[in-house]
Amino acid sequence: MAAKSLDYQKIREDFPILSTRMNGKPLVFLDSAASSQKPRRVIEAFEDYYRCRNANIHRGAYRLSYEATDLYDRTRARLAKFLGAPDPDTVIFTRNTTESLNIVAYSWAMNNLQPGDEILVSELEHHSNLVPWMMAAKKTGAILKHIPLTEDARYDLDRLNEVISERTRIVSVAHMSNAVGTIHDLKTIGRAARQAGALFVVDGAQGACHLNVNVEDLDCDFYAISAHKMLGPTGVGALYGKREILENMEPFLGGGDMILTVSRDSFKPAPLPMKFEAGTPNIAGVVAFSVALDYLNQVGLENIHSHEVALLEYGLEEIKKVEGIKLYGSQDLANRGGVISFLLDGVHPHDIGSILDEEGVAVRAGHHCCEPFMKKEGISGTVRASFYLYNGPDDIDALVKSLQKVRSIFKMPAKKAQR
Ligand code: C6P
Repeated sequence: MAAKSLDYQKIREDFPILSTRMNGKPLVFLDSAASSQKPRRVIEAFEDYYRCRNANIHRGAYRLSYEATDLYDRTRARLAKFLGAPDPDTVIFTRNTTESLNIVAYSWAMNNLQPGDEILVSELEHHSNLVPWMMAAKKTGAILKHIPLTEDARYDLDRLNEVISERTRIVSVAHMSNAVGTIHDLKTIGRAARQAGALFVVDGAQGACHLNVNVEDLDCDFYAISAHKMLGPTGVGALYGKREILENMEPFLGGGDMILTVSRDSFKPAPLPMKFEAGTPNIAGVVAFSVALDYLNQVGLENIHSHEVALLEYGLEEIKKVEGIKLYGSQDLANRGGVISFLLDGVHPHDIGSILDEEGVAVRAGHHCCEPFMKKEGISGTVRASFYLYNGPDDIDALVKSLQKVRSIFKMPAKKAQR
């Protein structure tokens, strides 16, 4: 089905924060890769929960608690459908992608890896998809290996066989890079992981917000997400895992709700998904996340993605007109999402970020929690503009205009005349 063009101006009206002003200027929000803005109905669902429905789940012997439990569990079923997971019990609510990946590192990797086993990642990964594996490697004697990258920040799949072997036990990669926007070929990597007999873990923090995800079709063992990047609240994430693997894993945190029985000296864990959901969760956040999922479904992920790619195309064209811009990331737009990562001559990314902020333009500046990649590129960081369904060409125009202001503040010469 052909993608429908988005009426981004109408969509923008659903997001109260986007009509506010920053430093006396209309807010131009270009940092959705860090966290998306929230539509009014998600904010209202959050408030409605506390106003009319608040009770702890799975505990109370009263109607309010049953209803809260029902809302919470219905979100799980909705999210499972959203991710293409046939069994809602295989979707575990967490705080965020970071916690989801840590569950796999602590509960699977630290209990199953042997000295000399290998974990395959890449230098492009977010710290959340690196540090937990470093910790697991340190604990078990396993070794971290890296998928080679191409010059334009893609996984070099032609060289995958140089780093994957029968010693590889885990392959953990991002669906989409937060630093430069590359959308990775998960099918090829997943196939290689399976052939090696390794677990295939996907950091979906930048995936499920922009792309249709079907975990069955991807045949991944784990897929990790954060609600706050998907129009939902902060403090809610999820981990999808294959049932058999989850069932054979040790629990992550111990406490209330994750047990079947407890005796004086021991306990039996609850069945999935409760085994991994110790303590009172972010019930209001989960309930509001359900509304965010409905919103995304209503607009359509394929429409969102094609809108972002069109913006990316326009953005790259326009930003190249600014003298001294150096762009990072793949030039192949078929494999790239709505992220533009760049530097401007010798200006420090934080200085650019501050000047843009004065113009009301919100971008992220720095290493974007991808220090190994920045080190590999020999830079301390970049400026990153990232798009979502509410952005439009007017936002790009504001960005480019502000970059010209940076040039003038730093007294950089105007574009050289063509001879
Ligand atoms: N990236 C960014 O500005 P949490 O913080 O757990 O919700 O998400 C962590 C994470 C993991 N993987 C990728 C690819 C990510 O992009 C992120 C979050 C934000 O790029 C904040 S650092």
